[in-house]
Amino acid sequence: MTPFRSFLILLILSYNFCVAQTNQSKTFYKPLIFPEPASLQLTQGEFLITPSVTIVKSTDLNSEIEQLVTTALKKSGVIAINTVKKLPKHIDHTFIVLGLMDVQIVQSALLKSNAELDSDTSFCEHSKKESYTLSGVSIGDGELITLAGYDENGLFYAAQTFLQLLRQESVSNLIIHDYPTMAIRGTIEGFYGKPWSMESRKSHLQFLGSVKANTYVYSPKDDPYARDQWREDYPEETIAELGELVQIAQKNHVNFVYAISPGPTICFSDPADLETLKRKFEKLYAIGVKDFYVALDDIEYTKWNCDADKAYYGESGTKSAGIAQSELLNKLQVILDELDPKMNPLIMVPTEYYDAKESVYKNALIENLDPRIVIQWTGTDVVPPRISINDAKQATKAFGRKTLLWDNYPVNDYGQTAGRLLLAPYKFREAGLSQELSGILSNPMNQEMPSRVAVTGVASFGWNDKAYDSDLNWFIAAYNLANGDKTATEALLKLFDTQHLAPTFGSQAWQEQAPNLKALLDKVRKEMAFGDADSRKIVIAELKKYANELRNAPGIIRAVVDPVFIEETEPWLQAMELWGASLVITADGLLAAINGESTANAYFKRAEELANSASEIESIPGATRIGGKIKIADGVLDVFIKDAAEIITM
Ligand code: LOG
Repeated sequence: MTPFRSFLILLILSYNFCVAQTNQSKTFYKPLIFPEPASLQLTQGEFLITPSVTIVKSTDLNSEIEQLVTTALKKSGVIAINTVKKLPKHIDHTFIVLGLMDVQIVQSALLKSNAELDSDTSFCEHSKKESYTLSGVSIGDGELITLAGYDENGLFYAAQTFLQLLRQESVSNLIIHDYPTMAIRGTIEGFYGKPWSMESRKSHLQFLGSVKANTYVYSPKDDPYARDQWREDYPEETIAELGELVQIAQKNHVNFVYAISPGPTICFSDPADLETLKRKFEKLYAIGVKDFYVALDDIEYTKWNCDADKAYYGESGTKSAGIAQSELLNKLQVILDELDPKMNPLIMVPTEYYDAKESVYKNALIENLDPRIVIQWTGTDVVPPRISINDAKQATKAFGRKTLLWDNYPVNDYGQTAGRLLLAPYKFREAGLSQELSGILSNPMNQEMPSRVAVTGVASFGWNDKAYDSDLNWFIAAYNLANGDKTATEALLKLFDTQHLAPTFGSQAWQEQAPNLKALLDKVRKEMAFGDADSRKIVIAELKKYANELRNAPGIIRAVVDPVFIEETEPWLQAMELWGASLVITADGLLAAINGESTANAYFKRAEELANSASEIESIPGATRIGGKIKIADGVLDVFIKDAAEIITM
């Protein structure tokens, strides 16, 4: 090559290089935040976290929120964190302003970020409680991030959103204005069977805070001191443990609600029983409980528990039960008002909680009931397939106030749930319910960690029902359980799919079984019938890939997910492994059969053996109220494996 030609090539190359350089502007992405924020607006530039960060805060800032932020910053790779009280003139790295909205430094940071509230009218119309603004703007050579809470709860939620932003890459600058549409969001540990351990409750409270839920009701049916022997005092060590829970709830901005169920034995007209309830509440108030609840579900209400009630209220029956219950609740409300006028009003679940029809009992109950007392109901059934705005409107009418939904999902304490985990996404609750409900509490499973799949959805729906996306929330629940590990997220979603069936109290399920697996198995059946030699082999290869993933998912889950989750789901993981192996061999059998090989039958026989041992696996004795044989994608996977031998004849 002549020197001139090589010079020319160099020139052309460097020209192209320059063009490539100038065209290559950096790209930033819209983050996914759960619950979906009320308003998220992208702005110019990157939401940048520099290796060294300065926190700007006023002296009265809640130190736990600051700690939450600093721990997360360090975890995400920040090396140095300084703290100052004022924003400097020149911003040359990332500054994070943390505080309540009425603090001067926070207001001026919002002003600099163009993130003041006046611009967002929908926000202003809404109750400001628990709301927050979070913004990130490029200023000078640095970045100004503001976490502004209307109140401490709001600031905590700003921090939770910030934590989610930290784990995403190349996030765009943005302005988030956010608030919940329902005032009460969370769970009621209200199932029968083995109550959660104190350790599970602690981690649950932290989880609730992370999904912006604010309520946990302690109401395990099998705590004798709360129901069957409610008159007895708790042992001191239990009181101490409950006290610890209350502290953790506070740290996570969750109201710890204590529920008592005196219904099975109470004598409504006996002042001694009222005194006992008072003493019980006072004891819990002393350890920091500020929210109380009376559960009157699943009791005999057409017979009095004592003769004195007959003398006082007359003949037993649903009407006198309604009157006696409302009088008791009103008296307890007075007791609580005297104890601490700043507490939230009582919450109760009535004896007729399972529909929204007006009735003699409901009318008697609400006629004199203090209108502040919050009433729960479970929908148009104990386990309702759907809940519409109209259903909630009927409930408002029947109960004389906006109700607090007790959603019996993913609870697995009734016959139809034997051998199941309920791991479908939270679904079929109508967007817009927030207009008609004061909130939603989910009744979870005997297993705490797997319950988070549905509860993540309940919390998101409660926060922003209109923007709620059940599939994305299903994914994020898996992603969170997998600590952000993508392979484990996929493995978990495969497990969830095999536990997708959601039973009702009747024979009809309200969520179908294994929809993802079913779609693939249907595709195999269709291709076998209508395909050609090539397309059949292709679909069998696809089947084998999926089957291997099913078989390998438990191993991946065991390696990555929290040991408590593994302990709670172990029988399902074992059964899934065997069912997966059976499907792998079924795919091998189908391929052999397509090729006309006589080995096909041996494969099918082996697949059957594996399926048989898979279906023998039992749930952990005592871990669920209703034990039994583990079910994996039942009605879908077992049927396919059984039918496979007959798809092809030779
Ligand atoms: C109980 C609840 C139980 C659930 C599902 C309510 C208000 N009470 O039928 O403790 O976990 O159903 O079995 C109930 O739902 N009664």
